[in-house]
Amino acid sequence: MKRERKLDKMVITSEAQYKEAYKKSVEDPQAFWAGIAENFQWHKKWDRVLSYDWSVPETKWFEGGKLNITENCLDRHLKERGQQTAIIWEPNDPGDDVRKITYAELHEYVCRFANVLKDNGIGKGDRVCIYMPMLIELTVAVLACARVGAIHSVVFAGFSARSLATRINDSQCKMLITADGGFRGTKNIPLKEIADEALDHCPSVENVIIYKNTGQSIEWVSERDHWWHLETRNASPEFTAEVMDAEDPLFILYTSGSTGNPKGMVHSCAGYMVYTTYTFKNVFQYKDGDIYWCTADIGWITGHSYIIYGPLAAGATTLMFEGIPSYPDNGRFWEVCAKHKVTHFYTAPTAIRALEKHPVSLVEKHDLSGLKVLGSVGEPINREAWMWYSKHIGKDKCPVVDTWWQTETGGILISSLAGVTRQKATFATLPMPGIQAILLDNEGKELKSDTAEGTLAIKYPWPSIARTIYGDHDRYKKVYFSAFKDHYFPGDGALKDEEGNYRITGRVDDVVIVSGHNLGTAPIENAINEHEMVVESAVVGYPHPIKGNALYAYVITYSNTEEANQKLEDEIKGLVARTIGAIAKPEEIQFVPGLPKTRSGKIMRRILRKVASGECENLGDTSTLLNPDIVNEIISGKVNTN
Ligand code: 6R9
Repeated sequence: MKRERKLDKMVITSEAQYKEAYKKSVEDPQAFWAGIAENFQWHKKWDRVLSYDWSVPETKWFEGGKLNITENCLDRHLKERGQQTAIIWEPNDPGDDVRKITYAELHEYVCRFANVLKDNGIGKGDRVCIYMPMLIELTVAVLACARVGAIHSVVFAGFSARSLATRINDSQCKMLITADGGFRGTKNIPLKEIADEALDHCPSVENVIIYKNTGQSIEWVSERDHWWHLETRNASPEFTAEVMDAEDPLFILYTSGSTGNPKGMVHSCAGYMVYTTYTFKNVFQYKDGDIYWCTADIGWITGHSYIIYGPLAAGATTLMFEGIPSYPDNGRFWEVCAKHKVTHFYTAPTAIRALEKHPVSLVEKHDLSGLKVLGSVGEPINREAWMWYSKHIGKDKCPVVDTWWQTETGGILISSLAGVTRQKATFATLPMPGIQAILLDNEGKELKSDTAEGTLAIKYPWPSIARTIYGDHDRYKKVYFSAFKDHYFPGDGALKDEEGNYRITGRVDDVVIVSGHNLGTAPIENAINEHEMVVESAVVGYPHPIKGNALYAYVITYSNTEEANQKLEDEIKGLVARTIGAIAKPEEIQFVPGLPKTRSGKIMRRILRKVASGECENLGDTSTLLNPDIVNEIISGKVNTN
């Protein structure tokens, strides 16, 4: 007899089912989401599926419902899959031991650490900052916070003391969980030292728990500092999960805006759980026995939703990787896929573009025959990268899901469902059930024609929308709900083809005013990227004595001879003039070997703007960059604009 797996009832397995689900989700959203939410474990069922008023703005899902997300990620699996591997951990150094932890062991570890938190005075509603390398303990710390009802705020372990302190102070964290150090490629990041520097400016932190990872020597602040291993050693392996209200905050995650301090996006328990699990199961079509690997860092929303919460709630085996794609060589991702027989691989276009530049022999020497599904996230994926990914990694047999979403949306909003709905290179394709996406013109009028290009907006709530910006609801309202009345405004532009597929064209908030004309830099970059010799580009504005501002383009090419580049410069200008208009022609073009990127693959335009303006001295905090060295290379090759 086939065992019933409740969660599988929510899986869409044909295009017709997708259409049916989508239709139902629009016609009767409350019934639709109630049907999905019933597949989870609740202490008490909700009284009301949804109430919202986006003029406030306020959104509440499953109000009155009581639950703990960790019971859904751990306890509920114990009976059927207690001995199944929950997390495979691949170390930075391929020669070191792999760690595997089953659902039963993870449950126990989380309970132990939940007791440690409690013994150190952490309870419901307290904020706890987690600044750790990609270790199983990072996931344990996250889940233990959720188990005691504390609100976790994970800060990427590559961020500087200043970035860490800003985030700790913004949400007044009571505790910091960190490690002595972290390995990344050939580097050893002194996390405790950085944390100590940050904590000099963070009076709210009472206790620090330190996981011994590298074994390096560290400074010790008695009273405040505690070793993870000593604290957990005698802790009880049982912990009754705190019963949370559906709308209680689960975590805060900081995301940078185009201006001002980072925004602490607040996600709540129930809606986030329901939506991340639903999208994980449907987008990736994960089946029992599969091995799923998302290469993101947990310091990024993708790690929260699609390494930890979605996969674990779905009872999947999720892989965590401590290292980087280029260590010990540029074939590391493929080596890890082969080593662990990965079936689902989810990464960012920036990683694909970096790896596609290396000899394909680095791919071919690894057995990738286990792969079934490939995913992309973080930025628009250009055609070349999509094709290379599909051909060389997917061997033209794996569906590629291009998943569009944001920290603020909590889960994937637009994507194909692997092997179920149609895919189209460079298109994220169709909205998930429950996502009422539309395109608007500059006046906020809906573009109703079959094909259109405009600003993306969402006109109805979905369960995992961030509920506020921590401590600044006005800013939340201003950034996301003021551009267009009663619509959520993600800040991305998109176009739609005759089949309703969306292609995300880039951020709409990067606008430069050249001779009085408002020019979005994204369409200009898209035009430049059309050139077959161009790998990637970034366009920014800089002050110009006559035009007010002029455009400066940084371009990565496949060639790199001066002669070829001279010709290319003219061709690029011509291409932009033809596609957008002469006004959008870059004043200056600099050919560069790379672009400064954040960990999640976003170009750091702030730095490029400064360099273009000739302000190369004070570039601010570059510690959040994936590739800080590129900045000096760019500065040394700068075109003189003064
Ligand atoms: C998940 C994540 C959000 C911004 C978003 C958009 C860009 C993400 C994308 C994509 C095109 C995709 N973005 N996925 N653009 N296609 N598949 O990346 O969250 O770090 O908050 O960034 O990333 O511009 O608005 P976050």
